[in-house]
Amino acid sequence: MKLYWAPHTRAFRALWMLEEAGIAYERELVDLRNGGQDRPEFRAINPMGKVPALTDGAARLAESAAICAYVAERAPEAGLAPPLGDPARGRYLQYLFFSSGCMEPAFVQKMMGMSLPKSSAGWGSFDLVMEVVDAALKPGPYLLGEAFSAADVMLGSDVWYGIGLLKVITPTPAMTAYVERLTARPAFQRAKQIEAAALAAAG
Ligand SMILES: N[C@@H](CCC(=O)N[C@@H](CS)C(=O)NCC(=O)O)C(=O)O
Repeated sequence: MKLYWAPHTRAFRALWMLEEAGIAYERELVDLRNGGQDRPEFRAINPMGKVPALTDGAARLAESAAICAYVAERAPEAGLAPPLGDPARGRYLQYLFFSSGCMEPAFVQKMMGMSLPKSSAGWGSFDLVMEVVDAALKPGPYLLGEAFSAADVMLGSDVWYGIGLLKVITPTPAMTAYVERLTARPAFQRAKQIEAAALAAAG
């Protein structure tokens, strides 16, 4: 399995997920500053020319939520997704898709100051998304209760970025506690170290 990635991008989610899975994988940096994403070899893997992307034998895929779901399936022993037939799978899939489908568009709307009708924006509104996320996190410790899953990698990354890097979220106590739990996870820390080493090597 090979991860195509770049530091300080959405590829962090895939990196973190692979570390959570404890699965053997290689990494290849895509040099976004020098057009690495436009190389034909990379476009053949992700026609969008964006990281992350993953290859696994004949399989090739992009989109961080898809990669997280794929990795969870490839490492069932890590327990990062409820098995087929488990009712928890409903909530798992909902929040796995919620990141790209609702959180990210809501961030863009908020940051751009765009006004859109709540009924036609698929995510409703920024405030609605924040209310739903806060309510989903309140029971804790993770989205599925005691079981950490790929949905936490996806949604958790957004909450973490949204509070810290983007400063678009005013955190509720549940969000703050959730981010503290996530960032303390050994796999998250390993992914941060891999990222820091790549940045240091790049100068
Ligand atoms: N929907 C994609 C978004 C991926 C994405 O936007 N990646 C950015 C970095 S955060 C990228 O590769 N940008 C390079 C470019 O567009 O040239 C996902 O969730 O994986």
